[in-house]
Amino acid sequence: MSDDIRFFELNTGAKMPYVGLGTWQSDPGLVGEAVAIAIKVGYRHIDCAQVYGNEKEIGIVLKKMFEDGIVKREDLWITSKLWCTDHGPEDVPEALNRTLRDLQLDYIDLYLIHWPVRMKKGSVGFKPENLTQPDIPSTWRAMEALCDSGKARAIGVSNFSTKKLGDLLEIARVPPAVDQVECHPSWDQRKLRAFCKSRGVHLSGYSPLGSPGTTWLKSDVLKHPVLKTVAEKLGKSPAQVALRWGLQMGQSVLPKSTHESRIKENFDVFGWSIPEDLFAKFSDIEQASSSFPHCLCVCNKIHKSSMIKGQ
Ligand code: NAP
Ligand code: SBI
Repeated sequence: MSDDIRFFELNTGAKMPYVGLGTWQSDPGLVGEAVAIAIKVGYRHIDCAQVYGNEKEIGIVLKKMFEDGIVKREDLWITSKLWCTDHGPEDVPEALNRTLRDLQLDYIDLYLIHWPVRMKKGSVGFKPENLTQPDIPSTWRAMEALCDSGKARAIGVSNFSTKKLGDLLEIARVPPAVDQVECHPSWDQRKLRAFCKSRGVHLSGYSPLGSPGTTWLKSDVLKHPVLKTVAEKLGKSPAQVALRWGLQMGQSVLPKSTHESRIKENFDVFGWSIPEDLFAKFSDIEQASSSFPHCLCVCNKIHKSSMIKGQ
């Protein structure tokens, strides 16, 4: 990877910036400022979702940044996601319209099916009784229609295993451009990564720092001895090393922070690299299949176990 290239070319021909600001658990009241700081620092990619409950606040800030001439719409990459309660083909365009209204945008750069999991329309929370049978082909046809209309410039998926992505590729008229999945040195997604590469789907890594603020995930990625040692040797922080590892693996990374110093730190991942001998140490890190049971979230649990088994 050249240090000068900061974009991935997707199978649509569009160029997606490597580093995107995550916005899950960025509280209303803080998320707007975080987005404004990030854009001023140089981020050109914001990762949003309707279920995060903060798209309205992000929309207000984006509008102001465009009006003030700080950034142009065409220079920003905005991703959002279809929530599990909106998988019904008739609900898909409505869900995107709500997101576009809240974000105050005419189009979204990338719209993802958030999970290969369907929940009853109007239900709230990850409760087992909310789950219902997904029908990904019919949801995908509605996603393709959004692409045809130009409201979504690219479409993709999130949390799709190799099997589920393969099944989708079999029936897709518009192939997914991206699979956004959890990816960090303790869950490097090697099987899915190889599959994505072979089929021209870009792997985008969420929770690239291991989501240290999410107590129920109980992840210690940033404290791993390999990250600590490499960080010390390179004079970087463990977070920067985790992010740079992701870039060198060929994925985009979506770190979340609402603190200015960390937003800056997380973008300072260009112009240096992890040398080959140190990079090789990452392949020895124990992978999530053995460390997973910490997770308490019902859907995440169902999903993660199927991701690990590759279903
Ligand atoms: P993450 O980015 O791995 O970690 C965020 C946590 O790390 C926050 O608690 C943040 O705290 C802290 N942090 C940020 N920078 C740091 C640094 N330099 N040093 C130490 N700690 C730092 O986790 P994430 O939010 O789970 O994932 C990132 C984004 O991916 C999300 O925000 C969301 O946009 C996306 N995502 C998508 C899915 C999906 O299903 N598609 C699932 C999960 C996440 P402060 O904010 O206090 O700085
Ligand atoms: C939420 F809005 C609530 C819970 C939750 O847990 C799983 C991870 C997730 C998600 O589905 N996408 C995220 O970014 N975080 C999430 C979101």
